[in-house]
Parts: sequence; structure tokens; C-alpha cells
Amino acid sequence: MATDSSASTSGTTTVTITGAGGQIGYALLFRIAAGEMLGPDRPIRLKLLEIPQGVRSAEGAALELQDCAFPLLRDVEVTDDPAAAFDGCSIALLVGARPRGPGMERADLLAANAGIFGPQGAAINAGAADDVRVVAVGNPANTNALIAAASAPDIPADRFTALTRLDHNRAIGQLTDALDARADEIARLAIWGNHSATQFPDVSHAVVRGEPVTAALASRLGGRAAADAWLDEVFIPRVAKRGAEIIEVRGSSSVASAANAAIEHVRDEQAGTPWTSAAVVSRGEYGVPEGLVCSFPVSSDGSGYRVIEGLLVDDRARARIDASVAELVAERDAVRALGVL
Ligand code: NAX
Repeated sequence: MATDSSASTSGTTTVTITGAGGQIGYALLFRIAAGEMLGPDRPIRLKLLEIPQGVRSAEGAALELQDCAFPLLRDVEVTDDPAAAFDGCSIALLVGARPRGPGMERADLLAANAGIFGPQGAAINAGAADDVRVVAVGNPANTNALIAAASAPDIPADRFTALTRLDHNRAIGQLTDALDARADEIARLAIWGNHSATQFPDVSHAVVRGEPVTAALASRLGGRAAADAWLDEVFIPRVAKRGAEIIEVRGSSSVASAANAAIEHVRDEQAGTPWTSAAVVSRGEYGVPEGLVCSFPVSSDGSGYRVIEGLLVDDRARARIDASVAELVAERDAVRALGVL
């Protein structure tokens, strides 16, 4: 890893965004340059990584960034070279990924993304700043983060995370409707497992205006059994399949909400938060095999996300967590079979 930390030497933080010419990239760049991710006191240098076919789109976005005249934005560089893109980078948002094509098997998808996230992890290892933090957004996000971390042996694995903040926010959005509450009145929601349809959005520790969400749901829906049925049959599937619902209604995938979640993920990791959800490298917490990139309830004191330990996990929750973790294990094993890990 390079020893020169750009943040400490020049006061300017280098932020690298891959897939910057794509949809989420376009929704991210302007908010980051405006200071919404790192705050109003941190000047930013943006490095935009694309594949050759995406470079013109990223260059167009760079022209628009110039036209915004953002006071915090010191420089924008567009490149198709991972070594140049990650040189001196303190924050890396890995957004660009290979989508599943027609007839593509899961193993093909994992192999294609290993061919992206492996070399990017190696380039981060070679050139990023000492304080680098990486978040995988591109899918399959958890396993892509695992591959990038494995390809960066000199960087502590806990610097690599994957985005489940969108799932977390989606779950809160559903509860605001069901409980007639504001988003900021709901706390201690947890997303467990994979960023996929097997994820477990868990309200068992959540509170609304200080009252347990389960009790509030029971009193609104007519008892504990009705609340459990709503959670199992409406809430959990709707959150887990929200991406497909957005595609069906909007005609294309989640973009602004995904960019918003990525910004909040980085912002809260850097600024600190008592409770959110993120996929982090497991140290064996809650029986999740060590080394898997799994979503947990997490907190940050500003130095990185840590799993919130000691929560009671009942049998129903355990079964759902185990199912999602089994999917993560299968993804890891498929990647191992390719000789990547
Ligand atoms: P787009 O197809 O609009 O953009 C992707 C961009 O990545 C393209 O411009 C492409 O040229 C570029 N790219 C591909 N390979 C690259 C590489 N090796 N290096 C650099 N750039 C590369 O997709 P978009 O809507 O922006 O979505 C991006 C990714 O986010 C997808 O994988 C998507 O599945 C994933 N999502 C993840 C979410 C999450 O919560 N973790 C939610 C939203 C989204 O579905």
C-alpha cells in the first residue's frame, strides 16, 4: 500500500468511483462534489474509472461537474486504468459491475465480476492511501467486496464493506407507512445477510418513538399474530424484492435511492453512527463464518463499522439469517472453485 495519504498531505480527499459513467455514478457525483458525503470542510479530488466504452459518458459528467463550479471540488480525472484511478485514493466506491446477461448462470456472473473486482482490489492494494476505505455497490455486492478484499492482502480486511444501506432505508420506508411515523422516529432496524432476496430485514430490536416496533405493529394491526403475519407476508418480501418492484414500476433499476444509500454509508462510517446496517467482513459474530462479507447491524465511532454484538436472535430470526448466510457461503465456494480466493 502506498504510504502517502492524500488526505493528510494535501488536505484534499481523493474519492474514486468506478462505473462513474453509469446511472448510479451520475446520481452520485454531484452530491459528493457538493460535500454531502464528507461534509462542507473537506475538499475533494474525484477519480472516475470506466471501461473504454463508458469513458465518454464519464467525461460528459466531468464537464457538467466543472459547470457546477463546486467550491470543494479540486480536480476530476477520468481514466480506464485502475492503477491511475486508485492511486492515492482514500475512499473507493466500486459501482461498476457486470450485470447478469441473458442465459448467464450464477457461476458465469461470479466469474465475470471476479475479473473486475480482483484487479481493482489489487490496484487498491498497490496504490491507495493508507486510510483507504472501500464500499462495493455493484452486484453481487457482498461477494464482490470479498473478492476485492482478498486481492488486497496489505490492507486490513475491515476496510472493505458492501452496501446494504439501501435495504435498511427501504425497510424504514415501509415502517413509516405502517406506523404513520417519520423516518427519523424509527431506530435499531437491522438488515442481515446478503444484498439479495434472501436478506433478512429484522424489526425485532427496532423502536418507534422509543416503543418497540413489534408492540406498535401489534396495537395497530390487532395483535401479535397479525403483526407477525404482516412482517412475514408483506414487510419482509416487499423489502427483499423492492429492487424488482422499482424496475417494474419505473421501467429501470433503482438509481437515486442507491446513490443516496451509498453516500449515507460512507458519511456515517466517517462521521460515526450508533446504529445502521452494512455488510462487513465477519469475525464470526452471530455464528456467521469468519471472512464472509455479511450484513449486520453495525455502529461506527468514525474509525470504521463494527458489528453490534449481544443482540438476542430468536429461532425465527436465526432461520432467516442462516438461509441468507448459506447463500453467501455458496457464492464464496463458487468463487473459490474458480480459483479466485
Ligand atoms: P449502469 O449499467 O448504468 O452503470 C454501470 C457502469 O459501470 C457502466 O457505465 C459500465 O461501463 C461501468 N463498468 C462496467 N465494468 C466496469 C469496470 N470493470 N470498471 C469500471 N467501470 C465499469 O448500472 P447502475 O444502474 O449504475 O448500477 C451499477 C451497479 O449497482 C449494478 O451492479 C447494480 O446491480 C448495482 N446496484 C446495487 C445496489 C445495492 O444496494 N448494493 C442497489 C442498486 C443497484 O442495483
